[in-house]
Amino acid sequence: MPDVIATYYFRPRSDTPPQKAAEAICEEETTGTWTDISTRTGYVKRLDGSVESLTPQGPGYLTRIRYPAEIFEPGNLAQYLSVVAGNLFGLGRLDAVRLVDVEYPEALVVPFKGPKFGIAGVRKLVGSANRPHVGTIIKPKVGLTPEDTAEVAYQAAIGGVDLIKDDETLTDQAFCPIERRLPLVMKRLAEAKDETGHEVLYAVNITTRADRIIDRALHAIDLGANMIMIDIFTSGFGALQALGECPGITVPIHVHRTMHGAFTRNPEHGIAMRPLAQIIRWIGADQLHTGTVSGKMSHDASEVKANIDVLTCPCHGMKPTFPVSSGGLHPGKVAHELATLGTDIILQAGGGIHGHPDGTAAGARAMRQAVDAFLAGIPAQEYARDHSELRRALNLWGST
Ligand code: CAP
Ligand code: MG
Repeated sequence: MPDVIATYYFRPRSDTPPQKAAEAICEEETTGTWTDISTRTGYVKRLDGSVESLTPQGPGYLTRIRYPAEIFEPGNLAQYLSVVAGNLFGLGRLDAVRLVDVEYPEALVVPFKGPKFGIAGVRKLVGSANRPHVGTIIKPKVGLTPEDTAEVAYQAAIGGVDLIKDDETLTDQAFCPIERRLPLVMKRLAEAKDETGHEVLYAVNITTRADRIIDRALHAIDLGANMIMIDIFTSGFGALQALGECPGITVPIHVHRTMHGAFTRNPEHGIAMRPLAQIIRWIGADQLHTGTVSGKMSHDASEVKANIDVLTCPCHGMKPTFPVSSGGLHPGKVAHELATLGTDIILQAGGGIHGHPDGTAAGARAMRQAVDAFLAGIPAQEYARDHSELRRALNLWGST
């Protein structure tokens, strides 16, 4: 079985030669520790890793480290992370270290089931062929009643969105319990479908503790959910894997990455989103936030593309995960996002739809019109001449 190759960027402490620093990462995550030990003999030696390459990069270095496949327990994701993203972040001989990519052999990937629906499955539910999907987030994040939430959802559906999701902080609070919110939203979406003929997915946020999340998800499906959402980093990889592998979860899973910035944002220290997106696909994400190239969150276009690539590249027969570009988007940013990231993507806007001067339905129409303009190869400003919702949005927010 081929071994695992992990790529790190690092900056060594001033008194540590880069080769020694790279070796420190390798030893810490395989068989070594800070001093020689007499028991590191025989079979143990076979589990030593090695520094495969070391190249200068900016103020630091890029290194590829080989970890013997035998030190990984096939199918145990938490254990994989304890190796490739474990103690190394605390090593004193490094001033900074960031995991940027991991290559796993097939035998360590195939134990994971991947998305149940993936891009094609979600498109089939919505009835789209290859156009970008438009999504919205119920805003304000918290505070609406179930009735008000359902009204906002109805307006967005009438306006033409494909996806409506709860915000990452809304779960089952007393002011808007799932028990009431979900059936009301699904009822209003059915009304909208009677009028538009268009199926809209509602990602209800079922985030909770791992030992209760299956029950909450199954109950949501009993209440009529056609999609569920989980905050992956706050509820844990195991929670998503349990949902992904549960036969009773018969709807797509939208994955929000709130908290990711704590470890993905610093270009010198932490974990890039790419190796995280990779494993989130394995454990069942049908949709995952991957970042924008023009929105409100800090972003690096090459990293956003790398996130999308690891969700959609061939992966031992695993379905691709639908990338979600979200955060500060509005109709004036659609063309730039699609031109940079492609059209096999979900463009999601909260403020960019509900903040439209003529309300939610007009905001949703403006997003769809911006997508239609892009697909027709017509500049948004020109298309806006005959499409008032888009014109009003561009007048308010401009275009990138
Ligand atoms: C966007 C959003 C999403 C972010 C998450 C928000 O709302 O609902 O959570 O997109 O960031 O709460 O900010 P707006 P990312 O459209 O109103 O900005 O996608 O980078 O994980
Ligand atoms: Mg949000």
